[in-house]
Amino acid sequence: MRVPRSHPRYRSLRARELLASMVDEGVADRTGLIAHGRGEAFDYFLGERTPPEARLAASVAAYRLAKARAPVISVNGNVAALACKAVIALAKAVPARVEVNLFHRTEKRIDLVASYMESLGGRDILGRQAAGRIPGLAQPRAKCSREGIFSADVVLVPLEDGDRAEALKKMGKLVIAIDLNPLSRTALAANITIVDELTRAIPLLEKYVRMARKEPARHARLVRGFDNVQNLLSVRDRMARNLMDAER
Ligand code: PTJ
Repeated sequence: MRVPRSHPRYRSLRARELLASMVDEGVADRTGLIAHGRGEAFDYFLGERTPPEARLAASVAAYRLAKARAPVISVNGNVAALACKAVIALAKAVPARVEVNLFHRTEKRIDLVASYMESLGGRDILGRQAAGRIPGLAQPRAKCSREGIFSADVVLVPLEDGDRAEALKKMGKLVIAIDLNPLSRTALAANITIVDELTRAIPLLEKYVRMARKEPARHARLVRGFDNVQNLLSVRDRMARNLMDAER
């Protein structure tokens, strides 16, 4: 369907069309459409704008990514479908490795998603070789790359499932989540949760990584004062207020 640019829901409709076509290609899983719908609902509560809490969390996350020894960005079907180029740009800015790591894992889909990223400029995409295991997860979700997620100190997990986020944290990794649902287990398990829409959050992170390199002292101060639980409570309050103040 061709969506006219003038349509008030242009961005949202385009994202849906893109995701649906990526399901047809096999890059995104069909349950990714449901996950996306849940995200859209929470984005309504945010007014479809990046809230100050997400800016704060992204500033802290950017500093931790920039200072990391071995940072990795984990990419699933939805992330590749909606934000492939932005992820590649962020990985370059950090610099971080990119690993395809799927909830509905098949070797065929891993290869499809990795090839899709490579076709848009991704280099050295990890995930096809998965000799590492995340303790506490059942196969095949435990699989990961030895040189990627397994040995990372900081892992960015946009749209992650709760079990894996918790398991990565238990491994001692610093987990940064992007998730529109501030109540999700992933949001609660992560060390830093950016409650914002993926396609807004990734470019913002890239911008903040560059700023963190220029002004490390300012970002370090934010890191010291950051409390993820408090920040999540604040964004939940904001969503509730937006809901109550909406025009009747
Ligand atoms: O490609 P695969 O096989 O790895 O599967 C990917 C999905 C996303 C289907 C899988 O990981 C999954 O089922 O995820 P969940 O458990 O439904 O969690 C997705 C979370 O991401 C939910 O809390 C949504 O609110 C949130 N979300 C969805 N779309 C966006 C989002 N957050 C930010 N931006 C979005 N665009």
